Amino acid sequence: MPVQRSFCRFCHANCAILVETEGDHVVRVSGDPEDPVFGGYTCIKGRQLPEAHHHPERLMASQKKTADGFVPIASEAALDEIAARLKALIDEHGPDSVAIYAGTYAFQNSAGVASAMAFAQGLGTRHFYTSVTLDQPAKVYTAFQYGQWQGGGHVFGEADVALFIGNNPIVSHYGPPGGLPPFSPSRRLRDAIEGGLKLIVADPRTSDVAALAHIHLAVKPGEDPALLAGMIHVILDERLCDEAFVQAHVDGLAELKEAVSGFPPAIAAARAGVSQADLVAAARMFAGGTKGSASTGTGPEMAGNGTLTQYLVSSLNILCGRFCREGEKSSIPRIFTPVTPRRAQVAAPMKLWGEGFAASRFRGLTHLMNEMPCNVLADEILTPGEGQIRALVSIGGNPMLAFPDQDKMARAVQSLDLFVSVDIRSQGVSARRSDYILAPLMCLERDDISSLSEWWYEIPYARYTEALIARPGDLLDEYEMLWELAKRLGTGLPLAGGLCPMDVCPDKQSFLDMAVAGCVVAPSQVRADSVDGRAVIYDDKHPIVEPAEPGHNARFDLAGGAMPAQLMAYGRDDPAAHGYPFRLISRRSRHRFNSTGGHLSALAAKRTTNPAHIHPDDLAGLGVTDGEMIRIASPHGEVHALAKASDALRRGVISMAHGYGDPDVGPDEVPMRGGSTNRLVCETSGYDPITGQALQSAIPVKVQRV
Ligand SMILES: Nc1nc2c(c(=O)[nH]1)N[C@H]1C(S)=C(S)[C@@H](COP(=O)(O)OP(=O)(O)OC[C@H]3O[C@@H](n4cnc5c(=O)[nH]c(N)nc54)[C@H](O)[C@@H]3O)O[C@H]1N2
Ligand SMILES: Nc1nc2c(c(=O)[nH]1)N[C@H]1C(S)=C(S)[C@@H](COP(=O)(O)OP(=O)(O)OC[C@H]3O[C@@H](n4cnc5c(=O)[nH]c(N)nc54)[C@H](O)[C@@H]3O)O[C@H]1N2
Ligand code: SF4
Ligand SMILES: [Mo]
Repeated sequence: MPVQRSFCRFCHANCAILVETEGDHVVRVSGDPEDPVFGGYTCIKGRQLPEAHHHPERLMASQKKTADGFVPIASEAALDEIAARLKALIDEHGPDSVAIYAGTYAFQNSAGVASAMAFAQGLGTRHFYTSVTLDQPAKVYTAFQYGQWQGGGHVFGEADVALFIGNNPIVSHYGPPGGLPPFSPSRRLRDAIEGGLKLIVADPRTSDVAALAHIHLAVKPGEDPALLAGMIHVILDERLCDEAFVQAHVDGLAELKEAVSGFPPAIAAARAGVSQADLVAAARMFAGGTKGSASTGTGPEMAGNGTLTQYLVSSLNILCGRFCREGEKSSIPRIFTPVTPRRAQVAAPMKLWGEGFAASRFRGLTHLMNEMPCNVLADEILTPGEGQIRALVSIGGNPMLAFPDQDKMARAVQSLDLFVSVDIRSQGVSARRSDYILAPLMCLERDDISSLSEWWYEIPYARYTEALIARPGDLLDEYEMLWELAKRLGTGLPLAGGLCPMDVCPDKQSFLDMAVAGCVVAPSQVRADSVDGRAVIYDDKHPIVEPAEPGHNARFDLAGGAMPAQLMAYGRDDPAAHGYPFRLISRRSRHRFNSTGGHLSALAAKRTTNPAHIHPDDLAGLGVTDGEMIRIASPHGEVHALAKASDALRRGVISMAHGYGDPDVGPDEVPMRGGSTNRLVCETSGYDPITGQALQSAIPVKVQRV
């Protein structure tokens, strides 16, 4: 049986794999022990790629909704019909009547998001959405308002201290820049600790990383700003910052000092629900290191005050000077990202939203760079008027399970003139509601580059994988679908390397070369340099931090975006939500990737439902036994779940995953399907005023027996 090298795209980690095939059948996927970064590591999800590709529910043809349900349709014919309907809408209502949503699996295809954004821009619609604004938009967009160090931040591999805030990369395989890379994360973290790394974790539950931490701060959900402000208070008070760095590069220190003056350790610790001694010890431990970053995951970004939390995390790193200096190797070389200067200087603060950016009709929210916040999608569909959305093309996403306020999203989807999903199955909660499902190639059937995972590679590592098995039937790659639609509509696809040729659809390699033009090594060159599909390491392309440009005078601005004032406002306002004594927090399921994977036998065998993890003493207080069904209600909605006793949680906290459930089925299906936490979430109150991120964690809830 032939064995070929590739990389997994079940999730963003892109583990190096060996793929055994028999004809066009994938028989086995295992880790590639020769890969210098992954060293043979895979997880249980990735090893299910053979079943995922050949599962009986996998769509082998595109589908059209008829009165009798879905019927197969040739992809060309589906594209003709979809284009004709889009054209009619655009002619009558203008391009803003069409919205594009790029979900998780648009990101897993290295041409997915670039082609989706190009399609939206070619069309001229402002309604381009991605899952980033349901996820961690503050670190992607708002951190620029305090300035960015062009030399790069400290990476995990060189750190002697690390602070993870609401991030559990052992399960999620997601570590933000400076955090734990997803390559064999558990082993890597244990090795680092054995080698002397000091680890601090802030998480309301004893997560997998918290269990290994030297200091675990079991912060109250949503109170990370108090914790971080308290730590900064200690660092400033005890003069533990990198004073030379601060003097040379930082403005706004006085404003930050004033803002944290309301958070002396005793007050900060009380508000954050941790011991004062632990808070002080954590501040000293973090500042006492020589290298290493503070980083956040989804938890605190979703728990309200995401932008403020990100500001305080940026401040910690800036105060402690956790950046690569002149003459050092710059962190995270990145081969497929446009080349940027690597200098020992601050890139001037930038504002990537607000005035001058395309505006939504709702809540004063605007584009964040090129995308509209997901917060407004349902309202932009449901509300008549100029710019109302009438057609939605969802690429590799599941808005019915991922967006706030499930019932509202159901009404929105229902009211569309046209709903198109690009999805591998028709059973999904969103796919099922679509007028057309365009069936895409799956990862082992397409070429890709390792662009999605490259912010984690601490060395200049790059991959180009070819398709390993033939294209089934007339299925298309996402970028081909969007090219075909643009061709039919007579619009263009503007890419980094210029307009995509519209006479013949380029092959994937050419498309990728255009999509990442200006990067360090072009995808076609990486492909040529690769031996048998192995990774290529471009050691000579590891940038060294150059000196600052003469006369460069941009500095970090810790007063940027009026964040100190926001911190003071947070300090004044300590809302105890009456009648909702618990906080429901987000988590990831080890055996799924958001809503993907529940249909695969090995993953389903591990878990079907979406348990509500809760402290045994809380269960006892409620008179509920382990495994019993409970009803969880927020001010906005309710969900049912099976209670699961867990002493990994602090009291008063319930921990559940998203991506489960179905609004059409009742509580009796909960044991087999789980419930959707987005029934508890509302996008019109408690959202982040800049990114629109809804309160998807730290949700005030009450619990009842059923
Ligand atoms: N197996 C698997 N892997 C995944 C996914 C999946 O569904 N399954 N999803 C993928 C996606 S889309 C993403 S974005 C990443 C996310 O990756 P992570 O951000 O690492 O996600 P989690 O593993 O949920 O870790 C978040 C942690 O935040 C904690 N938390 C919740 N609320 C708060 C709070 O208010 N404050 C603090 N300090 N902590 C809090 C939770 O207890 C949890 O341990 O994971 C990706 N990887
Ligand atoms: N309450 C709450 N809500 C949340 C979160 C939370 O923690 N709590 N997390 C948020 C986060 S971090 C994210 S990223 C979003 C995710 O939001 P989405 O991306 O909208 O949701 P997914 O469940 O990942 O949807 C993936 C879809 O892709 C399909 N799919 C699977 N494989 C393929 C493939 O190979 N190709 C294509 N084209 N499609 C495929 C699946 O069938 C599924 O329908 O959800 C967000 N929503
Ligand atoms: S961690 Fe992600 S990329 Fe690696 S094997 Fe698992 S699913 Fe695949
Ligand atoms: Mo995500």
